[in-house]
Amino acid sequence: MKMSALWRSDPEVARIIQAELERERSKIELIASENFPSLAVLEAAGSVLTNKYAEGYPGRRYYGGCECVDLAEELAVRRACELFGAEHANVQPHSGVQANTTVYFAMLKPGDAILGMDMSHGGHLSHGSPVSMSGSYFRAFHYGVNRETERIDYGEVAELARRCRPRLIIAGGSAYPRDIDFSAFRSIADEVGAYLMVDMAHFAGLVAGGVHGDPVPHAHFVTSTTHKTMRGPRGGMILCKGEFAQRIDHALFPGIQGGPLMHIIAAKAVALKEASEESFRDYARRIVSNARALAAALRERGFRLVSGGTDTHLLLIDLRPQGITGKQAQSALDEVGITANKNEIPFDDRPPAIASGLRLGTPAVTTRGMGEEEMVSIAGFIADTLENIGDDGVKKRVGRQVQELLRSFPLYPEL
Ligand code: DSN
Repeated sequence: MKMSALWRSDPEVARIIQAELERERSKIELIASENFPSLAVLEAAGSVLTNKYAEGYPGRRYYGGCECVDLAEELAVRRACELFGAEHANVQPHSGVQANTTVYFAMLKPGDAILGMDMSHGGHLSHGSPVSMSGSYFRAFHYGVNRETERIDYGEVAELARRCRPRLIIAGGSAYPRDIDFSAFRSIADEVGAYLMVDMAHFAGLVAGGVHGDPVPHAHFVTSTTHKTMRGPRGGMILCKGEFAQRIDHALFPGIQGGPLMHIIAAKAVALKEASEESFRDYARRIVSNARALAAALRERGFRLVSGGTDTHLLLIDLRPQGITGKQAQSALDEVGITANKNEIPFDDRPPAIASGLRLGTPAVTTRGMGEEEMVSIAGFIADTLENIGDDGVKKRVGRQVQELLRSFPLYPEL
């Protein structure tokens, strides 16, 4: 890797970065929330913009010398608004949780009721989990999926909303493989006098690429990360109606963050430009067709998928019929060069650290150029490994097959 200054001054860190590059190159990356941004994004993220303090907003900073970083932030905001058809964008959140926390700080008072998806049914920690600030400062209520369909039952959500009268309803999550009906959520919010926030962190790239329902026309607030399916730098973003712009901006800074990461904001601008190009629409289409192909091939090999399949970039395997846990599956797959994560499934009776499910996603393998044919091979590798979990011979064979497949899909050959 070309980092001569780092190799000279701190070979210990240089070696760690080199090892991570080799790890990424030599594994099939199926973590649904990870991706490989372009070299342009990496370059912006590693630029001198990291040097600049810029508390405040373009044209209203607390420091001098912000004329260049102002341009970067204005560009990112304009591109976010254009790409998603939003009235206002704030691109300063350091992460998705920071984006969500900003909305809470702007719109809620401690003790207010919020209604979000249960984490074990596919929601997110920051949607009212008792271990997060969102669940300890607010009275959090949770909806889940229907036990039979394993999909959101909008009638049940409406009933719960009538009972708990939330000030904010949260849609979206990190392990729900199906489309979400944002218009149904908005009707429920309107009926009970709540605001609607959609956390599209996982599927924002699919929205940008036109292959997923669009929350922006329906929600008062849309929060997101900029990595995951967006394939940008690690960070967050908030979109909202114009009437909330000032409250959101003020809640973020000075409310919950200090100096924005201007190098990351410039990298977000780069990613937002990439996401507006025709090739990204094609990328988004391929993420979904790959997820469907992976789901079909796994079903063919006898795996049960939560809700039967996927409409998005992710799928969730219920491993109970195989008699293994998510933890065992994750570690067996690690041994053959496939990276994924254990995940709770709806109505799981195992704790999250063990879990009965395995979450898989296709954003990263699609970035590497893989298609449906490769998804069938990957499903075969997963099935062979998990059906023979104690068999070292099978693991060695699958490990070789994984490396053979990866050779045809080089990652960051320029580095
Ligand atoms: N940690 C992210 C994920 O893997 O889905 C959510 O924050």
